[in-house]
This record gives sequence, C-alpha cells and structure tokens, in this order.
Amino acid sequence: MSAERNIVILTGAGMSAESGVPTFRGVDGLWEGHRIEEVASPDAFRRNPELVHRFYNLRRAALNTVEPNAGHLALAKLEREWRGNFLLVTQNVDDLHERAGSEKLIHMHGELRKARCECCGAVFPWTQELSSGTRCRACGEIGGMRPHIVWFGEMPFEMETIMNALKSADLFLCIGTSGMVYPAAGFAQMAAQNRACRLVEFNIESTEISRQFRERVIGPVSVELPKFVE
Ligand code: BV8
Repeated sequence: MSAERNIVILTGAGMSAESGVPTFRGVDGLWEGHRIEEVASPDAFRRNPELVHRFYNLRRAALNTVEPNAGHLALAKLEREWRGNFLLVTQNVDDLHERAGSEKLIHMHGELRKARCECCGAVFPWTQELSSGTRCRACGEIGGMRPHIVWFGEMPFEMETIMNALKSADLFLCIGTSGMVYPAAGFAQMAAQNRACRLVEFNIESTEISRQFRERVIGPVSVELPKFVE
C-alpha cells in the first residue's frame, strides 16, 4: 500500500449498488414518481409524513435482503492494516460498511437503522417500521419520531471532524459518488488544498467532480477496491 499517513475515504451510493441497493441517479432520482429531493426533505415530512415514513420503511426493510460486497470488505481490510490516521465518511444510510467490519466510520447523512425523536432529541437503534403514531421510548411523546437521516436543507453530521480530517489528509479516496450533493461533493477540493494530498476517484463513469482528480480508477468497486487495497 502507499506511503501516505492520513487517509480520508468518501463513499456514495455506488459503493452499495452491487449489493443490490439502488443508487439515486441510477433510477434518475425518482421514487414512486417523486423526486428524491422532494421526499428526503423536512417540508415533505411536514406535508406528508406517511409518504416519507413509507419511503424509509421500505428501504429499512430492504436492508435485511442485502449483503456487503467485496468493495466494502476491501475498505474494512484497509482500515485494519492502515498505520496512520484513518477515516471513512459515507453518504450512504445503509449499514453495509459496519457489517463488513469498518469501525472508523462517519454516516454524514444519517442511518436507516436509527430513529430520532424531534421532541426530546433521543436517538434509538431502529429496525422496524416508523409512523406518525410511533411513541418515543424516552419522552413518551407521539408524533415526533422520524428517521435519523439528514434531509436536503439539513446540516450533515460530524462536519467539524470531517473538515479537520480533510485538512491533514495526504490520501483522499472518492468512491461511488456522482459528486452532485454538497457539502460532500466539495471534499475533494478541500483535500486538494494540501498540495501533497493524493486524490483518487473510483467510479464506473465520469462524474461532476472527475476533473478534480489526477488519478481515476474506472470499474466496479467490487473489482477495483480489492485490487487497490492489495
Ligand atoms: C446542506 C440522505 C446546509 C437521504 C441525502 C444548489 C447548488 C448546490 C448545492 C445546493 C443547491 N441547492 C441546495 C443545495 C444543498 C444540497 C444539495 O447539494 N443539493 C443538490 C441536489 C444540488 N445539500 C443539502 O441540502 C445538504 N445540506 O447543504 O445543509 C445547511 C447549512 C447550515 C445549516 C443547515 C443546513 C444535505 C444533503 C444530504 C441529503 N441527504 N441522503 C436519503 O438517503 O434518503 S443525499 C443522498 O443523495 C445520498 O445520501 C447521497 O449523498 C446522494 C446521492 O449521491 P450519490 O451517493 O453520489 O449517489 P448517486 O446515485 O448520485 O451516484 C452514484 C454513483 O455511483 C454514480 O456516479 C455511479 O456512476 C456510481 N456507481 C454505480 N455503480 C457503481 C458505481 N461506482 C463504482 N462501482 C459501482 N458498482
């Protein structure tokens, strides 16, 4: 592996595509005829909570039918063998990285397998359905429970930790993301401010941010990541 010391990895929906988790733009960003940006938003939740609950209940249930792929396993192996600072930031809300063994992991857009109470702020591991009638186990209120997911217009989680890691990264891997959603789409530019940082993009096609990478690996993550990690 490389001589670099501090690695930051960003993954997107392309990481889980070969596990059977549909990407966002692969279905041209539509779900049951709705634009995903319209469903994954606080306004949509206020307007039609049951539509939004259904969107996430279906995706949460689907997690029981998918498995990590060789790309997830390669990143977990890289973390075990890495001697410097290691941080894996995922935009994905599935649990495939942790099921593959990744530990130094930030879910910047939240997690399908967690729920949050808007009344008291408590966050719970969550595997079953959520609805407007779900009572909060902490404060007992009904109507405040929501998916612990970052919607469009909401601040992603642990941004300070991510920014600090990017500032000192000398290796940045950008994997399976179309580079269309900010602030994640701006991470390559931030890493590149350290001129000594090596940036590598892994994707099956060109993206909105490909021009920011001197190194690009074209191919599916399940093939290319195990080769890169060897
Ligand atoms: C924020 C959780 C501010 C939900 C998600 C106008 C211009 C610029 C920015 C904006 C703008 N208007 C609004 C914004 C900001 C907005 C944004 O960026 N909008 C976009 C649409 C323009 N961003 C936000 O709102 C963010 N918050 O800015 O907050 C703020 C500041 C202060 C205080 C308060 C607030 C929040 C964004 C988070 C939204 N939530 N996820 C859910 O999942 O249901 S985003 C969601 O979409 C995903 O998490 C993911 O991040 C994104 C999809 O992107 P990708 O992961 O890249 O997936 P995609 O399908 O697009 O691409 C897949 C790629 O994989 C492809 O390139 C494909 O080629 C590749 N691939 C496929 N198969 C493989 C593969 N690669 C390798 N191997 C394979 N086998």
